[in-house]
Amino acid sequence: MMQRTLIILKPDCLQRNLLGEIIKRFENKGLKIAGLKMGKISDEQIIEHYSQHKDKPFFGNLQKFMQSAPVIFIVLEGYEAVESIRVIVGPTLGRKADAGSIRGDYSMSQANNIVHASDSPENAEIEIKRFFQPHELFDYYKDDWRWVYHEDERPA
Ligand code: 3AN
Repeated sequence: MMQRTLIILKPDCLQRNLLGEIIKRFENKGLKIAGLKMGKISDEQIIEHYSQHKDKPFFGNLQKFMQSAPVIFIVLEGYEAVESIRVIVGPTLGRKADAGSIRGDYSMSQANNIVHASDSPENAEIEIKRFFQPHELFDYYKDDWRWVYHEDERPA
């Protein structure tokens, strides 16, 4: 099934000059960019986005970190993209993530772990709506999908 997912390139990604590197990995994999913009996360958005962590002791530091610089919001699209992108990103704790994953290759931290990626198709839908207006998302023909996918996987 074709899916869209929300990516946030976090402040450490921007400050460590890794934006191009990380976007390149998603492009190399064959994912389609349906939306992309730079912005600061508001207090309201951060509380909503990390609602499962809002009573944890690290929430204050997480908020401070996520608002310490602008971030890049990206919507990626692909066949079963949500799970596939979680594999590329790697587990939360960077220093234990497998080499080859984004966090495994670039992060030593639990908090400063370069990138956020939605963890389920349901959350992806909610998160995309949280950060993107409908007119900021683009439907277009991705030419290389003829080669990235077999014909029974891609849309007509
Ligand atoms: P993931 O980003 O891998 O889905 P979550 O949802 O468990 O991980 O955590 C959301 C974010 O909260 C993480 N990306 C990380 O920045 C931060 N975080 C999670 N656990 C901790 C922790 N124990 N200490 C500091 N920050 C944390």
